[in-house]
Amino acid sequence: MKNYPKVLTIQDISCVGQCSLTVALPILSACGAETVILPTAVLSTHTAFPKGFTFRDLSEDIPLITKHWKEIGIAFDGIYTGYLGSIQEIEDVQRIFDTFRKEGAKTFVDPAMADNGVLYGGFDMTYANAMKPLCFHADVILPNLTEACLLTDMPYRETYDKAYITEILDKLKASGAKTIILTGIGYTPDTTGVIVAENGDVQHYVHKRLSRGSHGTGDVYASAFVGAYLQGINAFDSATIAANYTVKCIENTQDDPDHWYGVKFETALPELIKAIEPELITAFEMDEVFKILNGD
Ligand code: PXL
Repeated sequence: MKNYPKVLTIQDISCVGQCSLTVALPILSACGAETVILPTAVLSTHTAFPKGFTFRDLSEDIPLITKHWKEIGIAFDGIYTGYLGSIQEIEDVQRIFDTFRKEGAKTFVDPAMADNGVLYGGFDMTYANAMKPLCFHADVILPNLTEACLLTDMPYRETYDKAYITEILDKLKASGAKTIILTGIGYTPDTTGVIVAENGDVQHYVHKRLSRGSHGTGDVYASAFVGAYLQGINAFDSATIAANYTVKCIENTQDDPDHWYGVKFETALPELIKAIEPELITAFEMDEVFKILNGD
């Protein structure tokens, strides 16, 4: 890998469920980043498990942990936040952005609070509104459509046209959003994709929609995006790499009905690494290249 960025990721530990930190840490490591974690809460499972998950809020620990970090003079090339457990933590994250970024560092916010038109269990509109200033100050935000609607006070629609998406993007930009990575956008029933809006440009990477919806794919997507972007890959190419990786993760999971709670993201890590570092080609592929060069 070209770069060895030091990245801080701030999100919960869901002990079971392949989301948040148990996804971000291995994916960022695979992308060649030194990864520092700041857990916001510890849950026995993520909140989509049917009953009785435990939730230990770590909001009180965050100021103590960051006080120590300040004393030892730690700083990051990237800070990436996902699921935060409380409004207090949203406010703390803004302070962490200001305190621990190296010069030129990038901040990434995945608002991680809602999907398919509904807020995750335990969150309400006060929480959604508290997420707005954090998103509008970050360098890159990665909302899905539901989260983008909450950030712009737009009604959520399951079917929509370009004019509706343009209105959401315009409202995000008017509120101060910089680079916007809007996930899960497709204008036909069998496609989905990601919209990258930055510096007045809007690009749409369209790919096939797999019939199975999967938990944790937002976290897989955001982690792969951040990993690629911190290797110096531009926003649109990073968004494309992350989308292809996420599709592969879903494909590798969809024939296993018992694996409903997440995706088998580990199985596609070699493809992700190769997409980030295309010169890393295998001996077999090298052989194929020599055959072409030799005219065989
Ligand atoms: O970003 C997904 C996620 C992360 N963490 C927790 C969750 C979810 C989605 O439901 O419940 C605890």
